[in-house]
Amino acid sequence: MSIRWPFLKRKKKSITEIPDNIPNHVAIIMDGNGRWAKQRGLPRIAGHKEGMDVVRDIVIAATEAGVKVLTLYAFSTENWRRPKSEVDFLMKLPKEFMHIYLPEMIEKNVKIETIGELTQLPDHTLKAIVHAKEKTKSNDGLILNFALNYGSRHEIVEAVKAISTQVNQGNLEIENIDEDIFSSYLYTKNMCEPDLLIRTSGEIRLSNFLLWQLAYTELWFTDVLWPDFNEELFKKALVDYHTRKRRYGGI
Ligand code: V0D
Repeated sequence: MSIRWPFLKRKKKSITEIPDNIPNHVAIIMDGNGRWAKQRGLPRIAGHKEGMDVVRDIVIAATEAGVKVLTLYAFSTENWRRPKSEVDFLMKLPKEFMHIYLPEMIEKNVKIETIGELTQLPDHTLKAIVHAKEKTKSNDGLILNFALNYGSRHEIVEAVKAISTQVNQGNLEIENIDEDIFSSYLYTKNMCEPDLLIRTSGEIRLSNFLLWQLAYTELWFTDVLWPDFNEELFKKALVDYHTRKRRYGGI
C-alpha cells in the first residue's frame, strides 16, 4: 500500500477528484451554436466559430481526465439542408481548426480520426482532414474522432448491404451473423462503444447519432449551449457518470 502514495501524490488534481470510472469513450452532440449567435445578434457562423474553440478546450480536458476516445458530432447527413452559405462556412472549419490547433494536437499526442461518408465533402475539406489524420497517425494518446457527414441509419443500411454482399458471394453464412459481426461493418468497428453521451443545448434526443453504439451508454444532457460549454461542465459530466456507476456498481 505504501508504495502507492507517492504515485498518487504526483497525479494532477483534476484526476484525484475523479480517480476511477473515467469513461473510456465520450461522445458529444455539440448543439446550440446557432442559438448562441442569435441571442447575441450575430450570424449563425459566429456561433460555429466560437464552438470550434470550445472543441479545443474539451479535447484538452478529455486528455487530462484520461479519456481514451472523444467522438464529436461535427456535421450530420441532415446538415446539408442548411443554407448554402452556412454549409460552405462549416466546410472551412476543419482547415481552420488544423491551422490554429494542429501543432497543439500533435504536442498533446492526440490522434485524429473520422467516422462518416467523407467522399461527399468538398475537396478542400477532405484535404485538410487527410492532412490532419496523416500528421497524427502515429500518436497514441486521445483519439479525437470527428463524425462528419455522419448519419446512423445510413451507417446501418450500408452495413446491411455490405453483409448481404458477403452472403451473396458465399463468404458468410446467414446463421453466423451476430452482433460482433454486425458491429465490424460499422464505421466504429475498431472502437469501444461510448460510455457517456453528452448533448448540449437542451434537446433530449439522439438525432440519428450512433444509434447502435449507444445501446448501453449513459446519457447526460445540459441546457448550456455548445459555445458556453467548458472544462468545468465537462468534468461535471464525468463526476455524474462516476456517481451513477458507483450507485449501481455495488449490485
Ligand atoms: C461546427 C461546433 C472542428 C459544432 C464545433 C465540417 C459545429 C465547430 C471541426 C473539425 C465544426 C473537423 C474535422 C477535423 C478537424 C476539425 C469541425 C465541422 C464543424 C464540420 F479533422 N469543428 N468543426 N468540423 N464546428
